[in-house]
Amino acid sequence: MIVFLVGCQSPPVEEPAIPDPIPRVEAAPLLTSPAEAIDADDTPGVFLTELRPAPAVLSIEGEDVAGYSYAYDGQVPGPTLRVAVGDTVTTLLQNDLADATTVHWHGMQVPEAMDGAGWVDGGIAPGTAFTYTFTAGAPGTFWYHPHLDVGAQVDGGLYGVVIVEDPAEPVADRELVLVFDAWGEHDDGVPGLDGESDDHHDLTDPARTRWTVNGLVGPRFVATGGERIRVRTLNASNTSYLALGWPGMRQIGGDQGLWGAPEGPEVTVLAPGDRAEFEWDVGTEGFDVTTLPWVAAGGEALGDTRTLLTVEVEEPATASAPIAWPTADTWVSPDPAHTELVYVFQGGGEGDWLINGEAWPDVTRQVAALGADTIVEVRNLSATNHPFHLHGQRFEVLSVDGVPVPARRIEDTVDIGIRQRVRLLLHADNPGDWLLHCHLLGHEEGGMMTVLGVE
Ligand SMILES: [Cu+2]
Repeated sequence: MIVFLVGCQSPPVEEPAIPDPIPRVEAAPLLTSPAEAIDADDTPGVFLTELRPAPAVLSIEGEDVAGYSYAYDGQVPGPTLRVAVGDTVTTLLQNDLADATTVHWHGMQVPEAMDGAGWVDGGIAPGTAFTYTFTAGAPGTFWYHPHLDVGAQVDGGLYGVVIVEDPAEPVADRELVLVFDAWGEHDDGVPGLDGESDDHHDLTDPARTRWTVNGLVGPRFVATGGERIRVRTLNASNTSYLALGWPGMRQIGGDQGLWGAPEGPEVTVLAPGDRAEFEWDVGTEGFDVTTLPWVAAGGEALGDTRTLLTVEVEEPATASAPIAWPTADTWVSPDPAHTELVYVFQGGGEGDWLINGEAWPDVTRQVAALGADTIVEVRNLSATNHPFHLHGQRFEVLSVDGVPVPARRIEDTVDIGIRQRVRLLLHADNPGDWLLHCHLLGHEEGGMMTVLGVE
């Protein structure tokens, strides 16, 4: 609006040009944990819920994501299932997609028929339903996602967290669940799916990757000074690594619940599919949580430090004392001189992604003895990292390149660096045929998957 002052004696002043339309200034959205699934059964020890995957339009910084996108129950991330150790968990999956789907309970020791691997039965047809039911096993932070057409369905927004609580664990002042996902960028600036940039270089060029935290870009999180928060994190992206820099954090757990001893790494690298748990001492001053320059494909780390979320600290309260996490299992199992199973990851370039020289589905089924200790050695002979994931089991990480890990770590997904040799102790106690694959979904779909029988 331009106002002329009539009859005024002062010399005319040039009005600043007013942009049209007037730009909208909005505060960064507030970050909260994803909404939780409703337990429809009051019976103690029984958790009953429904999940509906369906097409959805996702928006990143006000722009609709190009291509396909989906949501469970209209939210991305999908609802968090919060259950207790020993609960009977029943999920009615109603497939409102135009394609077959499954739910894979990543990291959970569910029966083979409930694993949602989809490679035997072809999954749940569009418009039909399937009931998943299993007993919640070990405590930890897990996740669920389809295991069919993963490059589209997982990348397009179908994922959520499962928390299995152990009532014996100490309780923090509060808990925060953070799901990170990466989105590519097309040359015209329109957001796309991770790995769907015009030149597909998200893995090596973090500058072309936009991270969301619980679906938001650069949200604000308001904390109270002095409080201690248990933070459960998931990297749900299909291609991009996070190098998490977070002042005041100490890592207390990984994929399969609490570690033997809390660690305070300056940077926690989360590969696609990985989870990490932290105890966060908020302190008294605000700061940014960042992802640091990092690269999976060797060479120098690329990109700038990117802000994931901004922490604002309100009036300090009394500082909470550090939490005494159980540390009874601090030992690392001894690494015996023998090896039962070897998996060699290689390939890429113009060819397939291979495990032991084979590409899915033309693979050799190896076998681990039910109830016995099996030593697994994973070697990476390719020119990029691979997050190794085994369905239906949990394993202890013994050593990386011959160096024992500093504290007991039970995992289901472990990143194998270039030329690295990682030794695992698998106590296979869940019978069945289980997929074993790289969790970079393009590699998985490019053949880097095999099957391990436990019998
Ligand atoms: Cu891979």
